[in-house]
Amino acid sequence: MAKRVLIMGPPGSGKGTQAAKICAQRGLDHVATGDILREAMRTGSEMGRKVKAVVDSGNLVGDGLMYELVKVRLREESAQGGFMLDGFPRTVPQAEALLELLGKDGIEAVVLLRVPEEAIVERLLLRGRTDDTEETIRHRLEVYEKETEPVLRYLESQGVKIVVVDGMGSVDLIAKRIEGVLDAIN
Ligand code: B4P
Repeated sequence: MAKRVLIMGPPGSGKGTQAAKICAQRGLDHVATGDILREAMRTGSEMGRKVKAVVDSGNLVGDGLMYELVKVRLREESAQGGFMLDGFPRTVPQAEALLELLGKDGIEAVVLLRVPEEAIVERLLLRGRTDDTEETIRHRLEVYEKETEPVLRYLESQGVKIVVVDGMGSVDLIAKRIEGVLDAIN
């Protein structure tokens, strides 16, 4: 079973939902950059205040800061037995830095969740986080297309295997599809 895994997909594709479920079932560490940022925002630190303005606008936080946060997090003891990285990399420079950190063989699988745009907008409006207004959601989807889709092409060009998983259906059904993918990789 693959133990060093990335989960990717547009905002609202269910990355966080699936990563939490699969990690709990398989004893992997759930490393979610959105959660790391929300924790920083919650504490009200200077960094958290700066980050909040960026996240609420639907833009991406700077690559340098994101990379530092992920590097420190992946060095924690809890990540040594395997992890599912959720929300990183979102740009090509982040992907380059990650491959340098882990090595090309350091990523065993990339699961890409595919969900149609209208379903995404519907899900996120229901979720109702402060960054889930319709205008911000549409902007985040544009940012995804411009900044994150090229990451998939970059990873493929580096020989990293990407497996597309249908992200529509019940949470349990999607989790089973992902587990099937992870089980098939050794
Ligand atoms: P994230 O926290 O990663 O948020 P997301 O991409 O919007 O959500 P996700 O895809 O995890 O969806 P979820 O499971 O919640 O990022 C937030 C922000 O942080 C970014 O916009 C950016 O500003 C910043 N950021 C994060 N990482 C960064 C990076 N690397 N670089 C720069 N900036 C970064 O699911 C969504 C909703 O759908 C939920 O309400 C859920 O209940 C529902 N749902 C899930 N599965 C469903 C299903 N099967 N059917 C119906 N509904 C479902």
